[in-house]
Amino acid sequence: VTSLTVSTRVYEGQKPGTSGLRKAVKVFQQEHYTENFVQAILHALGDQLTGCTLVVGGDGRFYGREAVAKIIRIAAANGVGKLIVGQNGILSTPAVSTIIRKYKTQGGIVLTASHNPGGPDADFGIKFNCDNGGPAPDNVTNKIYELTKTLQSYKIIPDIGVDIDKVQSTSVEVDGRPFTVDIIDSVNDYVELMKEIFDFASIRKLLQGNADKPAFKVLINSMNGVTGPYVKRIFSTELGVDDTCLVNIKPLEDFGGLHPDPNLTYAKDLVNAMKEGPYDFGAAFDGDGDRNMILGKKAFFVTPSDSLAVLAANLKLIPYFQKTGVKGYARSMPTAAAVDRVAAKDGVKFFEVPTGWKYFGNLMDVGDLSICGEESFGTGSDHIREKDGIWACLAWLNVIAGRGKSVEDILLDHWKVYGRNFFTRYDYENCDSASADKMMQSIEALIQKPDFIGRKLQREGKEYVVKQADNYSYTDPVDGSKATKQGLRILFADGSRIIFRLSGTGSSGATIRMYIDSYENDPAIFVKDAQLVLKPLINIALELTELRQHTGRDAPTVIT
Ligand code: VG1
Ligand code: CO
Repeated sequence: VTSLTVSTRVYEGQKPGTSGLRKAVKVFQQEHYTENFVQAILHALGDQLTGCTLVVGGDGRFYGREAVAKIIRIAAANGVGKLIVGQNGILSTPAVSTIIRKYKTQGGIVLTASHNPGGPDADFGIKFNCDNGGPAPDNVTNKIYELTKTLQSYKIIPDIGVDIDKVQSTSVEVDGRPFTVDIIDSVNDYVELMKEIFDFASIRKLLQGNADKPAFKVLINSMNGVTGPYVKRIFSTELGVDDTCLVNIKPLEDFGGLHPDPNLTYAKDLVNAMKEGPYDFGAAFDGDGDRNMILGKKAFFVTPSDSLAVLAANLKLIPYFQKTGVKGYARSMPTAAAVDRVAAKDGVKFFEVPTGWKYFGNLMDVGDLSICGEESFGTGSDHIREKDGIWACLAWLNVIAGRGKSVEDILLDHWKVYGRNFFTRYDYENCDSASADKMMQSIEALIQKPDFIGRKLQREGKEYVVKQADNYSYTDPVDGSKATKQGLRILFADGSRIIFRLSGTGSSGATIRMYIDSYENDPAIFVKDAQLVLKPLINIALELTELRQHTGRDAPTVIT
């Protein structure tokens, strides 16, 4: 067969955000819209394109199957040698990263809008991952975006159709060159990797119990997202967990109407079941499987920042890290500084990077980073180059099996040693973009005044002294690339922080995120509610920035 060149028109705004191009499904359904972006991704591969192998798969959301079919046709026409596609078009984001690395492909295309709702009236997304398995860095996404601005045509072979529901390999000759599509089992490679990393035998023992020790009861919720088949294989087949403890494990195109984001607001089901039920441990994952929420008995909440710190402090219990050693820890800038303390105490390298997993990749590639995380329910390690929800859950279970303690006791022990970083994030979703921009500008102007440093801010008997304030910028220590304007920071003398940023993953309007991080080392305070402890600082932040006046909002839409 031979390829066809279709002339197209430029679509504005095909600029990848924090994590790929995310828009309403209706936007992707416009004539040539998806084709344009896929063509730009392939163009951006440059010399690597001809004969290359790419991985393709997504979270199973609406429009995913159409997108896979289009990618097959466009890839064939552009000289790609092989596509490795997940069966039914399904691959979790961590699985894509696993497969890119295992088969040393030139990259992969991930079809997901992560935790954004799915369905004909909701969101879709396309993300490119590079040959290290990680999200494309800024220089690559900028190149893709530049290409979309002048694209005149794309190449396609309209009549190539592959049955993606069947595990099989299909080859055709295109313009005299072989083109192969391998439809692979979506979970095999990922499950194999997890079994290499963790001590499955001891986790199994923990979950099964014996004559002297009752079974440790888990409740896992896939929120109708992509992790269902992975959870089923790992927890049911490999670890012997009863199917009644695995909830929402069938991937649905609209996630059953859920907002598949594992936090206390959107994973209410899990929280309630944990509160009322006999479970010792609960976990939920987002649509594409890279986020996780961990709960202990009675829904004891582990903030993601603490989750990272606790795993870091207990890393040696996990076989993978016994082998590879502990190279370094990192967190994104807005993430609470709990892991910093573990790094300081253990004398381990530590890095702070901007929001978005792509910034961890280089550090891992040069062997400086073992585990890292974000406050947004992302935790992961250098086993792949994406955050990894199921990995985080297994890491916790491996640590619990090793420590023989409950989730809550592990946290209490941790705080006793390191103190506690109280953290909260307020999201104001769907704000008017112009007002949000104006607010950010006015906060920036305020904090850049010379007399802002040293200012004492008081509220409810607490006083905070401003030590530093800026718009965060980051220089990658590996390749020297610079990311600027990554969030407004107010840093206080006692280590507490107020941070403001605008989301880069929304599909309409602006989402303002306010992050509050405050350190306490008085054990009497450790068990208190974060909202209560942080109230003075929250109020300082709201008043200082006149957020209510700027947004017309009295309260955030989500608190995590
Ligand atoms: C959000 C989170 C960020 C995360 C990103 C992608 O970005 O804050 O920490 O890396 O989502 O996560 P933003 O720009 O909206 O704040 V996922 O699970 O969508 O791949
Ligand atoms: Co995600």
